[in-house]
Amino acid sequence: MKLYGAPNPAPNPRRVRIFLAEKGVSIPETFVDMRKREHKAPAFREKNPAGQIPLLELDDGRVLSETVAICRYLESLHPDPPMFGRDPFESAEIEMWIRRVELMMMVPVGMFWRHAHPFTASLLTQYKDFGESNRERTAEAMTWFDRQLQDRPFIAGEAYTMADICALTTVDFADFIGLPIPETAETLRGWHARVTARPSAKA
Ligand SMILES: N[C@@H](CCC(=O)N[C@@H](CS)C(=O)NCC(=O)O)C(=O)O
Repeated sequence: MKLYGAPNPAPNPRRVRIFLAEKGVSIPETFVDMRKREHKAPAFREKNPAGQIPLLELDDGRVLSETVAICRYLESLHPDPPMFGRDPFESAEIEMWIRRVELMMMVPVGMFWRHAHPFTASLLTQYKDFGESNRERTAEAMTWFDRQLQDRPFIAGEAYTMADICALTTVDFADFIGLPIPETAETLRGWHARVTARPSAKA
């Protein structure tokens, strides 16, 4: 198997690396040069028509993209320690939290990145006001997650899961582009310190 990814702070390839580090599994990774737009080149689009990374290529040539789908496949090959729950209810609960992280937090972070950040200015027509409006949406989402974490150590409950990996990479990328965790979100800050202290966070 082979992964196509990119170095940090690209959040999605990092999710797969953290996931693998938690499992103690290593898969060779080729970095796609996003500045040279290699992920949009025809050869790469043949593997993933969406022109995005990460991508997992199996030895028989089959490919999977979409970070969570890749990790779900790897989870079935390497079930321990479980990152998607231990029973059907936990698995669905973790899915619920992953969707909340992606839709409530990653969407405004991504929109700020595309529409307000100078690094992406040459890639599309930016709607700056819309982009900037996502600064507040992101802070609101982080504040919402801060409240949810009041009664549990990790995003989906008592155990560290894929939902934490998705949230950590989102929060770190948000910080990189100028959207830090609000000062008032102390519980989210505590969670962030806890998950950052895990060796896998360096992946
Ligand atoms: N929904 C995809 C998102 C992947 C994604 O947005 N990857 C970024 C790099 S972190 C990318 O390829 N961006 C280029 C683009 O979207 O055109 C996933 O979960 O894997």
